[in-house]
Amino acid sequence: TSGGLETRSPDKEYVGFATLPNQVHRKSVKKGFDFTLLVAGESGLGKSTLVNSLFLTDLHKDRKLLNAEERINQTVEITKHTVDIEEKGVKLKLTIVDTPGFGDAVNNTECWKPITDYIDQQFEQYFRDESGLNRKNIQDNRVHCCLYFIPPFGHGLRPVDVQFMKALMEKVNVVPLISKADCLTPGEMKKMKDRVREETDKYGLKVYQFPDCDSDEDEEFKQQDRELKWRTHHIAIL
Ligand SMILES: Nc1nc2c(ncn2[C@@H]2O[C@H](COP(=O)(O)OP(=O)(O)O)[C@@H](O)[C@H]2O)c(=O)[nH]1
Ligand SMILES: [Mg+2]
Repeated sequence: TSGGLETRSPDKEYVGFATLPNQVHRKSVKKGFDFTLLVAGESGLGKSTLVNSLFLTDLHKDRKLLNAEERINQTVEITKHTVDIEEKGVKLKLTIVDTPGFGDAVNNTECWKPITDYIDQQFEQYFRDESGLNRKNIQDNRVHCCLYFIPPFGHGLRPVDVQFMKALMEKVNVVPLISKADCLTPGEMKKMKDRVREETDKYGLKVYQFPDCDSDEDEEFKQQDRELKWRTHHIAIL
């Protein structure tokens, strides 16, 4: 790699106690980062479509009409997709975990269980690896963030949404989002967002708070940031 960091004089910048933050920084940049994102929510809300579009698969498939059997390509098990990204010499191994949606079963009690179990297993694996002998090359498969899909047509959160997020929020950063946001007018969208925000407060749901961008960032950047939060792909982040 030939990132900017590597070109600095190593002896000066990375020797000595005071440079510990630099050393740690350099080491992680060299090794690269692992980031794992999990998508969850009811079936049919567009989770797999989002994952596919992130990986640019399916996008340019020729548009022949699919028969019913081909069209319903439901996710039946937890599936991992991984891609290695490199930007300016910094490596990122991005893993996206697609999960089967709930809602198909007659009984949705504890429908989050397979997902919380999966998250726990990754924690346990990491803990085992860290306590093991070969600690140098541990792959971090822990789930760092969960996108939770909320249906666009409804009056805010359903009991199952509240319970689902409650089960996840102590284990992982939860980012709730309104799916298929393209189906709503800006007015409807605002109403829905306000409602969901109100309810996340009311039920004490801890959801990930995006850091506010610095007040000294220029106006163009801030506008871009606002737009990104407002509508990314066809989903709307709260
Ligand atoms: N209007 C709209 N439809 C979508 C969007 N994303 C996915 N869909 C459609 O919703 C259906 C279910 O999508 P899928 O990705 O399988 O949902 P999953 O069960 O959550 O994985 C498919 O027919 C998609 O074409 C979106 O952003 N907007
Ligand atoms: Mg799916």
